[in-house]
Amino acid sequence: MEASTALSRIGLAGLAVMGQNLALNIADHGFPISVYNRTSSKVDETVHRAEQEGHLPLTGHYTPRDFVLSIQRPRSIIILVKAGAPVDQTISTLAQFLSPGDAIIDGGNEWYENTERRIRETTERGILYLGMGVSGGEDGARHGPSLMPGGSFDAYKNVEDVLQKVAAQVKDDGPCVTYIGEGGSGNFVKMVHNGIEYGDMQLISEAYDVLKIVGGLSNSELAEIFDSWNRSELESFLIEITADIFKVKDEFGDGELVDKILDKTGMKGTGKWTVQQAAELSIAAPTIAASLDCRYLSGLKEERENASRVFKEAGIAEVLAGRAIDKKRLVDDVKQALYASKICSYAQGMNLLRAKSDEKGWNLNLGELARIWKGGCIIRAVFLDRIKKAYERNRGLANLVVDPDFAKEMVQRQAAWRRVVGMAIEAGISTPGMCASLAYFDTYRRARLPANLVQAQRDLFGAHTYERVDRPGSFHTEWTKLAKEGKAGVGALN
Ligand code: NBP
Repeated sequence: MEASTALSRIGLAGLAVMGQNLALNIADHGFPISVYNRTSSKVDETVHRAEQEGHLPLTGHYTPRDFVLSIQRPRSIIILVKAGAPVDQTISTLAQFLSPGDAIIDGGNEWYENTERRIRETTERGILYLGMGVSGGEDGARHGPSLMPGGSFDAYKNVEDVLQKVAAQVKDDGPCVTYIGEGGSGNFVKMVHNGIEYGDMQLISEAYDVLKIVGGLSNSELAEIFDSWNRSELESFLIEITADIFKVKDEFGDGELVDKILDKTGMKGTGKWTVQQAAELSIAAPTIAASLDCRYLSGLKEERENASRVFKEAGIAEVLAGRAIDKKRLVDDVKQALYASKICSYAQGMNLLRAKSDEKGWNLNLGELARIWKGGCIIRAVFLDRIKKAYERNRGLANLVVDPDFAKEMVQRQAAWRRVVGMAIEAGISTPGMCASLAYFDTYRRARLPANLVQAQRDLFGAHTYERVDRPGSFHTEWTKLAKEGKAGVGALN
């Protein structure tokens, strides 16, 4: 009896940035927690922090056996190690001491199919498994992340009380956690969250580029503008931190640090997976794809420097140089272009989630996903409340842009959006995210596209057949022969 009261409520293995902070967060909410890490110095570090940060109920363990046996049954153990093979190695290290009914919760950015394989493997041993997306970085993990757990519902119920307490809390909307669905759905949803994050960051960087190059705005003016945008419908974590970035001075010289940062973007793979999945599922995600392409192009720094010399010599002029710009109007236009582009980007991400949900039978609740992204995570934004409400109004909404509220906002913003994209194109400033969003909108909203011609070409060279707008069936026409003979193309029914 005595011994069981000393057991921890939960365990956490993997004490790098995310694990250490999430463990302290759990302990801070009064849940006694056992922690373990392959390299023992991180256990010492975590125990030390728990002491420093308020004598939190956290105990460090140096062997997997002691760690597992220190947790009350049925055990729930969160793993936060590097995705891939380290997760498999950690599972096999711990599994030998686990009992049927115990649960493993992988909180890493894992490929969803790895989670599905592990669910199959652990189920054979009677172990429950959750793949849980965790967003919010270091600070989120410590003070309230957005959590996306998918897999065993029983495993979720065993830790629901803990997750609801440690997740970010949004006023009137509760904790930023919900059971996502079966299989690898939690990891998949986190992956798409990251893809949307790529889109948001790209669109913000384009807004910055247009304001800086076309409008000639200084960093202090940009800081002010982003601060003011953060008090508008654009209010979000990414806009807020962007304003802060413009304020930081360079410690090695004049001006702001942002201007000294090498223009080469890093990435870890979730954006690429999102674009690959969109292609697999035949879902158009051009804004997210443009963001990924831009990261690839940013990596070609030397080639770009060379190309900039080639085209300067080849006579590409700075078209807007010397032209009077109405700064106030430009700032307002860019704000509207950013917002409208963002709606299209989220529409793409949400439609990818729905397509995967249909394929896998996950029954994802898109409105609920928007709700748990309202706090804690990197894409947290006031705007997500509107997305939540759009799906609450119509769970089967085909596309966010046709929700009546969003449709009205798109109509209000389209003139400004076209002005910004048009001016950027004229000035030779690439705005691939805004252009991709606008093209997505303009393609989606047209009842008739030039796809009729593509179908005719396919039928001509490959006899792929076509459908007609005025009668049912599948048709094939001898286009070349009829064109030469100058005859009408009736088309044979296939
Ligand atoms: P890392 O992804 O940098 O991984 C370091 C941890 O993995 C250490 O605890 C390390 O143990 C452990 N590990 C490795 Br590497 N190989 C191992 C093995 N073979 N067996 C056991 N342990 C092993 O940590 P992180 O940045 O805290 O991220 C953890 C997970 O959370 C990742 O999947 C990441 O993608 C995801 N994530 C990170 C963030 C973020 O902002 N960093 C945000 C959201 C999600 P050691 O100390 O013994 O080397």
